[in-house]
Parts: sequence; C-alpha cells; structure tokens
Amino acid sequence: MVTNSAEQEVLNELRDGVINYDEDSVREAAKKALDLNIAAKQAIFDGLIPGMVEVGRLYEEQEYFVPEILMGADALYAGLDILKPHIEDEDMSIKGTVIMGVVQGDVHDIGKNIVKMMFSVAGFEVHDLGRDVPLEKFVEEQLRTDSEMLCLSAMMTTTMVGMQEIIKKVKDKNPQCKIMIGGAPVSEDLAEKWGADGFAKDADNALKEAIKMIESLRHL
Ligand code: B12
Repeated sequence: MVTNSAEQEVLNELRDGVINYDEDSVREAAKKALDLNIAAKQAIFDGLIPGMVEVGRLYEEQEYFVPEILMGADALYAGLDILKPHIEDEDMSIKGTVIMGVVQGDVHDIGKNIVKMMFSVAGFEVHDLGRDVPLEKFVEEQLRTDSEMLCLSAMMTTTMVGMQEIIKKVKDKNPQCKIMIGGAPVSEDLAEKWGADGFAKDADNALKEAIKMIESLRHL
C-alpha cells in the first residue's frame, strides 16, 4: 500500500507517462517504483492501467486518435517489461494450463495481454491464441491440449456474442474445462447466462478467480 507522497508521485508518473505516451518516462518511473519498494503489482494496477484507462477515455472524447492509443499501449508495455519480473506470486503451487485469446472479429488485445502476464507470472502455462481468433479454433485447441481452463476476451458488444458458441461447444465435449470470460462489455450475468464458470472485471481478479477454479478441479 502507498503510504507517502513520494510513492504516490511515482504512481502518478507511471500513469502520466502512459497518458503522454512517453516510453522513456514510464521506464524511469517503473525503475523508481522498484527503488522505493512499491509492489510491482501495485505499480501496474494503480499506475500503468489507470493511464491506459485515461487514454481510452480521451479516445472516446475524440481528443486522442488511433496513433495515440497505440503509442500509449507501447508505453504501458515498456513499463510492464520492467515490472513483470518483480511481481510476487499469488500461489506458485497452483500451476494450471490455460488457453487464452480474443474472439473472432475483435483486435483489442491490450487487456488480454495483461491477464496473460498475470497468469504467466503466477506459474500458469498459457497458450495464447492471440486476437481475432476464429471461434472454432478455441474449441479445437481446448480439445487438442485438454487445457484445464479456457479464457475468452472481447471488447465489443458485436464480438462478445461469439463467446456463447465457444462455451457451448467446449462444454458439450469437455464439461470439466473451466471457462472464464472478460473484457469491458462482458458481465457476471452474461457469464452465467452463457454457461461460463466465471467472469472477472480485471486481470488481478481474473488470476484470483482462476486459482480458485484450478483448486476446485484438483479437489474433484
Ligand atoms: C485501445 C482501443 C482500440 C485499439 C486496440 C489496440 C489493441 N491492440 O488492443 C484500436 C485503435 C486498434 C481499436 C480499434 C477499434 N475499436 Co477500439 N477501443 C480501444 C479503447 C480506447 C481501449 C481498450 C483498452 O485497451 N483498454 C485498456 C485495457 C487495460 O482494459 P480492458 O481491455 O478492459 O482489459 C481489462 C479487463 O476488461 C479485463 N479483461 C480483458 N480481457 C479479459 C479476459 C478475461 C478472461 C478476463 C477474466 C478479464 C479480461 O482485464 C483487463 C486488464 O485489467 C476502447 C475504449 C475504452 N475506453 O475501453 C475502444 C473500444 C473498445 N473500441 C471500439 C470500437 C468500435 C473499435 C473499432 C470498431 C473502430 C472504432 N470505431 O474505433 C476498431 C476495430 C476493432 C476490432 N475489429 O476489433 C468500441 C467498442 C464499442 C462496443 N461496445 O462494441 C470502444 C468501446 C470505443 C467506443 N466507445 O466506441 N480500438
């Protein structure tokens, strides 16, 4: 937890560096955060991600356009590269296998990449199918690898509906597989309606939820 103003200032620098798409200042702030012993996870969730959320808001306000978004994302990734090796693991004893990807028609992969990073750091074996992934590919890969979990991401109301088909097909063939969905337009209610096992609003909660799911599988 941040307790003093020097630490708060570094979190602000991380956030502002992403907003101003300034990779160098983000790198510098990330190093400062580590020097001040700010937990890497806190630097990510209270610094970098709020920066990206603000970039999204500026885009919606039409103050920013596509180039600014992409440069903001590069600044976010520059910070993640430095902070990632310092994230403390939730529980290294739980190592699940996960198939992850962004559904067909959807290229928004910044959020999915953050979820993937959290899972990898915690020791999960993640098979990342990338973005704009054909619905059938999720089903094929889940069956081929017999992964314990499947994580689906979507950022558009038009593309999230594809999740239903994937969930139905995977559950028909492999009911044991735990399916978690996420992305801004997705909700707990939709997860339940579509037959998924869970939903999480952000990457930190996604990891906590995933650990619970893997634990419940191991207890079967
Ligand atoms: C970045 C962005 C883009 C970038 C994408 C770059 C990339 N490589 O990702 C570019 C510029 C390419 C783009 C293009 C388009 N975009 Co766009 N984009 C955004 C924007 C501004 C930010 C999204 C983002 O990265 N947020 C930051 C991350 C960190 O948050 P996140 O994605 O929500 O992820 C977190 C959680 O959701 C969760 N999570 C994510 N995935 C998963 C998965 C699981 C399993 C779990 C548990 C959790 C989880 O954890 C993450 C981290 O904590 C949003 C607006 C907004 N304010 O959200 C619009 C937005 C998503 N885009 C939109 C649209 C319409 C488009 C376009 C069609 C064109 C256009 N008119 O702008 C195109 C085409 C997209 C396509 N075919 O996919 C709309 C979607 C509308 C809707 N509701 O359907 C939005 C909402 C903007 C708007 N209001 O119009 N976009």
